[in-house]
Amino acid sequence: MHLQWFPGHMTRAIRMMEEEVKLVDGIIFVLDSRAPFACMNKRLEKVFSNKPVLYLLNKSDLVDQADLKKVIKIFESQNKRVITSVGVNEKSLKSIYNAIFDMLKPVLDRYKQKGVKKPLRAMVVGIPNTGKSTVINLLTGGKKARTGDKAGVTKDKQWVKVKDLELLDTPGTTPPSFDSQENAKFLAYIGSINDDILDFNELAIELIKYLTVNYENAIKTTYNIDVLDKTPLEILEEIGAKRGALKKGGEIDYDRVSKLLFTDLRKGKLGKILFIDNGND
Ligand SMILES: Nc1nc2c(ncn2[C@@H]2O[C@H](COP(=O)(O)OP(=O)(O)O)[C@@H](O)[C@H]2O)c(=O)[nH]1
Ligand SMILES: [Mg+2]
Repeated sequence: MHLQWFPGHMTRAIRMMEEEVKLVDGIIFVLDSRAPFACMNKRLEKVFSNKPVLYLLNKSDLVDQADLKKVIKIFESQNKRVITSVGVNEKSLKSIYNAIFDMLKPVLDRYKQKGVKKPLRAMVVGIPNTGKSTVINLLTGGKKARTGDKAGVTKDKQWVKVKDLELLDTPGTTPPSFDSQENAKFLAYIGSINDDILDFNELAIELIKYLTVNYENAIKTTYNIDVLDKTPLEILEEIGAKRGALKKGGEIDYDRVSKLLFTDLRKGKLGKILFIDNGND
């Protein structure tokens, strides 16, 4: 299985972003904290390179604190502006709002200095399912006070007011990083790639490998299985036997046990797992 984006689709998505970026003073890039680097894209970083970007490590409730710290360090070492958030928790509202205004303060000062009277504008972007709509709702309080159409390039764009800020109403969907197959797999694990195209048997083996290397106890404590000196396939088979994922004759139902493993992962039953490729730091 090789996960890929068709180059044409990628180019079209990037072009669209290039146009949208022109409309705003800053970008709020929503990432899934469980696989933050896989949510990014080197080509996009170039598109955003002359606008300030705030990276939101969203769904931070699904990742362990120590792991989050590790991720934040990597972002900071690359001079990226980053905060953690839980889009579904109102407590995150203030810190997101403050971080946006910190980011845009220099732009605001520049406008004031030049006597420019236009509102600060920002847009929320990210790959599907990272929580973009949730974050927009949090910021707008779900009220969606539209600002009305403006003349010129923004004619077909709807903006919503967030205090002194105007936010593009529709979030921008960015293409994920398939720079590495490792990152592509991570997105499959957390459910950000259409499940229909995935080979779960193969992914299950890869996931077990990742877990035994990085989260030694996850399988052991979840399924009460000793993983020492066992191959990923043997571990998968043992999980199948334990959980009764068997065919009529008693042999392992690989499809069932593989899917079960991913259901457990996505429900958090295996604990809080961070997926990062060590090549990222
Ligand atoms: N656990 C958790 N779930 C979240 C968080 N933010 C969003 N979600 C959930 O993630 C799913 C996708 O969110 P949505 O805003 O629709 O993502 P979008 O596709 O980027 O617009 C929804 O079920 C949200 O309730 C978060 O911080 N933590
Ligand atoms: Mg959405």
